Amino acid sequence: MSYDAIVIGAGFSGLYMLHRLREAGFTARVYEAGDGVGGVWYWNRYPGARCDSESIYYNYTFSAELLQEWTWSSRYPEQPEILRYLNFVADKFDLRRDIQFETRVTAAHYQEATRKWLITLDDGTQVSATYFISGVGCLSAANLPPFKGLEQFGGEWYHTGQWPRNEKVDFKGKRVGVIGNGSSGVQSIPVIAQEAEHLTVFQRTPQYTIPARNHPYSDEFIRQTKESYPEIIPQMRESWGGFPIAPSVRSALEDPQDVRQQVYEEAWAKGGFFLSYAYHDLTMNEAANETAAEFIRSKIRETVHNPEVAEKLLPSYYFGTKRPILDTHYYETYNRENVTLVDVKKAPIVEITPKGLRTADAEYELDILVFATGYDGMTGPLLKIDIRGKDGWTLKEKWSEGSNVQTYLGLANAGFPNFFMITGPESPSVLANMPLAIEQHVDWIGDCLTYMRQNGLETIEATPEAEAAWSRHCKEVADATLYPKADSWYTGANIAGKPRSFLIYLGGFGSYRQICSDIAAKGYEGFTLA
Ligand code: N01
Repeated sequence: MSYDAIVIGAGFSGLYMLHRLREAGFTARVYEAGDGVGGVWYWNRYPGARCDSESIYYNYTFSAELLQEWTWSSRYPEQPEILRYLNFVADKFDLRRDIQFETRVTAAHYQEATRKWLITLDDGTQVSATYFISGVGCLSAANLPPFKGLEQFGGEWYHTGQWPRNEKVDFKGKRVGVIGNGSSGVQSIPVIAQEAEHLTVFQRTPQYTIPARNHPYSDEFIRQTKESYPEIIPQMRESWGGFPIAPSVRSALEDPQDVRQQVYEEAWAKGGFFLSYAYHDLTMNEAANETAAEFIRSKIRETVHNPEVAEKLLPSYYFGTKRPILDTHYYETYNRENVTLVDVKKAPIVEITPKGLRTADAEYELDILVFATGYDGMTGPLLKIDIRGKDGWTLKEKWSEGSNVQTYLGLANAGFPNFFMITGPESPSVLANMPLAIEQHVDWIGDCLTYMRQNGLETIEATPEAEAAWSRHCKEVADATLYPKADSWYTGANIAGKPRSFLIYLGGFGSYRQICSDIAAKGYEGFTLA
């Protein structure tokens, strides 16, 4: 079979890409590993999984009708509701007929003779397409650290990103261990603690987390929001992060201590990301950052009754340089009698044993072990596929050359004609409101393919010069901030052996949109079209 375009993944990216391609009259096929749509919202079914972007902004904006038809129940809905939304979208736009489920793409090779991509599926079938588009997402390659002895563990174990779909994991009466306290750990720990007989949290790096302050939406709030979308959406598109919130223009160091304290208290009371937006220089200036960091530490000391436990929970990296986390009663969970916090930086995990887990100074008996250990972010999902461009050059080879990963706009790669990445490395992606970042890439790709068809063009490829310049720009912008200093999945530091580079464009979503539009308006500057 041959298509105009093949898309991998039926999450937010793949669904909208399919819709856009079909609307423009291209033939398209989507391959999806799961047996349903949803992407990350299909796989992440761990207890407590919920959105941490406000739901009224965390949706597609391309269809005014869809915005009116769908109603979110609360500020931060749980995973089943978001999955229902994506199923609603798939039904509304009749998308399923062009999606092949339970199918993984294992390889994609560019054929120079035919100028087509030859795609291999996990059952050995091969299909071809003029355009190869990745909607694999930024966080779909689970990281299971290679702990010694996992195969001998006598209990059950799960990774948060690969949670069982058809059975409920029953924690009742069980001794449960959770390794990891990023967003997934912080969301699941309070929920598991309520059910388990005992929960032991194995923490390597304490994190800053801020109360989400979730609440149901009133009918009146929903009515007003739906009415205001025509004004809200342009604000979102032009903003730094894809939300209609203007960051403060003030420096944290401009305000006297009592005023700053008041600003932080108000942001803390509102919950969500307001604290990150409280001052413009929190991720730029060490002293400014420390004021917010110390404010959160004071909240941890206030919340956690046992001073020794509170001390273990105090983070020291620059606030905001790892993905900010929102929680529902996370620190309060450590006041429960059935919860123990273990510092595995001090006494590292040595091995998983038949009965549980052994650290350098103790052994813990466990019935269930939960790995909330994150992902090989940004590049991981693409590198799991054998992608080869011109001259058989693999994406893996390309991205391990030089000192950092290079892409053009996070959308394209020199050496890989007609291959597009939706929210690829070096685009704003995860530092913007994801559905909006996805829509912008999908629209840009859709417009580009239409332009090519109208102009009788067959191939588009980023030039090495444009790509090098974009990567340099990304690095310069990142190096002017505190972000690259943190060991996180943003930098690749969480995966042993992964080259370290800052994988997300930090220049802001609004400016990035403008850059992409200008490039298209100039006849796709920085690309070779033939
Ligand atoms: O993963 P993480 P995550 N030994 O990488 C620890 C998005 N998300 O799945 O910090 C011991 O943040 C690791 O420790 P350390 C969101 O963008 C969104 O939680 O490396 N510990 C850390 O504590 C998020 O940022 C939502 O020292 C080990 C944890 O595991 C991204 O997904 C919900 C270890 C991993 O934290 C990833 O979040 C969930 C080892 N060998 C996720 N290896 C929403 O709310 C790792 N750790 C929408």
